[in-house]
Amino acid sequence: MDRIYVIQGDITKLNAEAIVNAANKELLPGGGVCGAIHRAAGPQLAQECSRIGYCPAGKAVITSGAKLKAAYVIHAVGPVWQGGNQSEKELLASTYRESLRLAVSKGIKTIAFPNISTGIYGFPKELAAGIAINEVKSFIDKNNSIQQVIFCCFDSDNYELYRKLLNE
Ligand code: AR6
Repeated sequence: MDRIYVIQGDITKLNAEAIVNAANKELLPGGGVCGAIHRAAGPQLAQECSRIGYCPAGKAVITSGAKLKAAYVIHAVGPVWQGGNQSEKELLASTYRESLRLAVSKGIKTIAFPNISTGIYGFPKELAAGIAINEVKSFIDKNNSIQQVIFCCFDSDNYELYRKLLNE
């Protein structure tokens, strides 16, 4: 059975055990997918985030899902694109790996990712998609506990890119 899926839609509506948030280092509600997740989860999510307080780029932290269907939110901080020479690629890869590591440590079997860093943070979409798919594939190849990874694309550019790359 295929363990990686791509869908187009709103990540806040998904039934996965964990959804990943494209967070900022301060773990504040913000805009984009982060704003949408906080709105759907309710104020408890921001309270849990403020207790944690900070997360550097390339890392991730975990909270409950508050009012979401998902039991957990993994807040992953992607890099801001600055032209490509500030370790952005390595940091984005690390963001995906660290999220999956956290998921494994909590016994999470199904996890959904948005297209981290490809909105407000400006990471080129095609490059980001290749990195995301590569990291997820190599992680789950070595780790059987994760049963399903969903790439939840919001915009059609990303959806088409993921469909193309996953079918290759
Ligand atoms: N479901 C799934 N994906 C979504 C949704 C949604 N409801 N809404 C937007 N996207 P962005 P970043 C997609 O800007 O680039 C925030 O303010 C969107 O189409 O949300 O990592 C944070 O607090 C894009 O492909 O995140 C940070 O400050 C993807 O989500 C900063 O933005 C990521 O876009 C993070 O920037």
